[in-house]
This record gives sequence, structure tokens and C-alpha cells, in this order.
Amino acid sequence: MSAPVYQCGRFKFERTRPLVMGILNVTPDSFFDGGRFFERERALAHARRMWGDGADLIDIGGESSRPGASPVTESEELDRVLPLVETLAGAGYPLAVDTRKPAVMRATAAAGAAMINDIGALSAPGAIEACAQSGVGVCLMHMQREPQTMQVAPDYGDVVAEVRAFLEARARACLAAGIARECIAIDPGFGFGKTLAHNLQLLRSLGAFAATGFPVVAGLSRKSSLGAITGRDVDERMPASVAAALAAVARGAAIVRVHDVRETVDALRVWHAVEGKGEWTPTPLHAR
Ligand code: 7PJ
Repeated sequence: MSAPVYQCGRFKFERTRPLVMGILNVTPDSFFDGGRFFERERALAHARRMWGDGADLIDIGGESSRPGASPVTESEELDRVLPLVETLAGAGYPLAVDTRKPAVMRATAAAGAAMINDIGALSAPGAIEACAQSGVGVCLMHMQREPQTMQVAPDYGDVVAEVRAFLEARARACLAAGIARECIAIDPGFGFGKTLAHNLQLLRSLGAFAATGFPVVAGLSRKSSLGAITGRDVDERMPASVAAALAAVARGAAIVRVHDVRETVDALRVWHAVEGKGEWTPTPLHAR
């Protein structure tokens, strides 16, 4: 059975409506907003704008995962994200931190981050323990191979069964290390070592992931699969992204990770009303 809540540190998300996680990249080289929000003040302003637009979580990432992106050192990543986490968590925002490094997990959780979003599903030595000790929510994402090579020749027998089995195994490892069941979310990792056909098959079968009982995170926003379908460049993929978010939620996604918060929230609120699913209550701020 589904847990009625997704617990992320001091934030308890009732699972009665989809949640929108707004993306805040603080890297000079991310594929869409890279560089634009590198300066701290602009990053803070963007986070506040997404919150005003109805975001439930702000996902802060200091290392680009795009194919061929250069790796970043621990201290550089901390320089990028920690001041933002301190300021925004201090102001009560629910924050996810997109990182693969246990030291970044520990420091940002101590500074009040609510969730750790790891595209490596907490595979680094010490990552699971860092999260278990701090009580944060975690998002376990599937990726085939590594960012440098993942799109060379993605290959699966049964993509849905393999991705789901991987995520269940990672969730079991988390449970065994003492992470609470209510703190775990899973994500099939759209675009991470997947062809368009794989992404579509995963999206169609999102119900198989939701059936695990863990909240399912879906990140399709402005990704190249949407470009392949529509023929649009990344700057013109907002409507496609909103459609993808709706399709994901209709198939059971609990959280959508998006660049375009205002448009996505409007679309989901209409869907929620049409489905007769009740009130849409905003997530409250919760200062540490
Ligand atoms: C995802 C992510 C995703 C989760 C990125 C991009 C690439 N984290 N981080 N799920 N994608 N959980 O935004 O296009 O799909 S970075």
C-alpha cells in the first residue's frame, strides 16, 4: 500500500495531490538554464519566483549531469549550493539538493535541505548512511551507465522490468540502512541512458512504478525526447513539457520535476479539478 505521506526532514507532504518540484540549476553549463542563474542573487530570485508560482519543492543542483559535462569538485559544488540552501532553508523553503556526493548531502542536510535527489540512487560509498542519519527524504533515480556515456547505445531487454527491479533493490538497500519507508521516492530517470522508445515505454508504464507504493518522481521537462517528438529546440519545449507532466501524473507520478512551474501548476490544477480530487492546498513554508 502507498504511504499516505512523503516525509522529507521537517516537511511532511500529504500524498493527496501531485507535487511540483521547480528546477534551480546553479551550474555554468546546464543544458537549459545553465549560466543564467549562476549569480547568487539571481538564483535566489528565481527560487522565490518558482515558489510564488506554486512550487512545492525547489531542486538545487550544482553539478550538471548532461552528457559530456565536466565534473565538479566537492568544494566547488558546496560553494555553489550551500549558501543558497542556508538562505532558502532559513526562510522556510522545502529544498531538494541534486547531488551524488555524500559530503554535499551531509552539509546541505545539516543546513536544512529537506530532500536529497541523487541521479546515482545513493550509489557512492557513504551516501545512504549520510541520508539515513539526517532524516531527509531521498529520490532514487535510475541511470544506465554514467552521464559521459549513457546515451551512446542504451540497451535493455525489458526496460520497465529492469528499471523497476533496480529501483526496488536500491530502496531495499535504503530500508536496510535505516531510511524510513516514508522517506523514499523513486524515479525511472527519463533520458538517462534511454532512447525515445525507452522513455515512452517507461512513461506509459509509470503505473508499474507507482504500484511499488513509493512516490514516483518524473523528470521530463524540456528533455530531448520532447524535442524529438515535436521538432522543437529546448527553448520552445514548454508546452510539450506541460503535456508530459500531465501524462506522467495521469499515470501515477507523485512529483514532477520541471523548469516551468507556473504553467505546470496551472495545468495540474485543472486536471485535479476535473478528476474531482478535492482541494489544492499550497505547501506551507516551514522555517528551521
Ligand atoms: C532528472 C534529475 C530527473 C531526477 C536531472 C535535466 C537533467 N533528477 N536531474 N529526475 N534530470 N530525480 O534536468 O534535464 O529526471 S538533470
